[in-house]
Amino acid sequence: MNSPISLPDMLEVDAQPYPFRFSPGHTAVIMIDMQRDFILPGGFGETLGNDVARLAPTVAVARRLLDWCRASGMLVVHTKEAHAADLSDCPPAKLNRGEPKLRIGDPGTMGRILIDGEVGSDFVEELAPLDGETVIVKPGKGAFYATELGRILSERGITHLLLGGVTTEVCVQTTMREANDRGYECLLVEDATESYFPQFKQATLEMIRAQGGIVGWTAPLAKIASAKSIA
Ligand code: TIU
Repeated sequence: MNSPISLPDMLEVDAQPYPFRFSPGHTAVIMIDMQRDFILPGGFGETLGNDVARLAPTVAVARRLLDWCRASGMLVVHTKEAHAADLSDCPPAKLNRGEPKLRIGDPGTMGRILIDGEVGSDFVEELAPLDGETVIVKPGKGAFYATELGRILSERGITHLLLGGVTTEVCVQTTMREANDRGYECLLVEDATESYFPQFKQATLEMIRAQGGIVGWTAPLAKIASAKSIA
């Protein structure tokens, strides 16, 4: 991967609950599940009864976050929640939960619902990974469970994570909590994440940064983009 010749040693973001300091060379951005299945009509999110239109405005912000991280020389990781065609990695509890209009694996308007390789399970166009960026296919809500993510981050010497994606209180929060327990310093980018339920997004942001940052930090993209060098 090409990196800028000189990365700033240390940046400081005006975050909540207090400033977040990170070195871009030891930081990854994790963009969670920005897939058609969650963001566009006809996918998994809609079959669960959600208004997927709520998520659309997040795409442009997530793209700006990725571009800023790319320009900063950070490791870029994209995750997708998707299952094998034979559903061997989908526990019955997940397959049968609720009473969705269509279940995982059923044919939908964008191919089989939440199956890896189908059009619906792929990333929205604006957020397609660039050559050389890491893609993690995950069977669960958290990106560390049953994936190579932990090994990849530790091999790259990553200590800090910036997170965005959907949905805030499901896959994003689960991944951030998994990361926090593994010792990563995590910041959730407030306007690069969205939920089908605005009150759940708000509660998630508040619970993450409560108690002195019990799970980590939050800040809007504008504060990341105006991070100051403290090296
Ligand atoms: N249903 C819901 O809000 N989310 C998920 O099922 N997966 C993710 O959050 N990616």
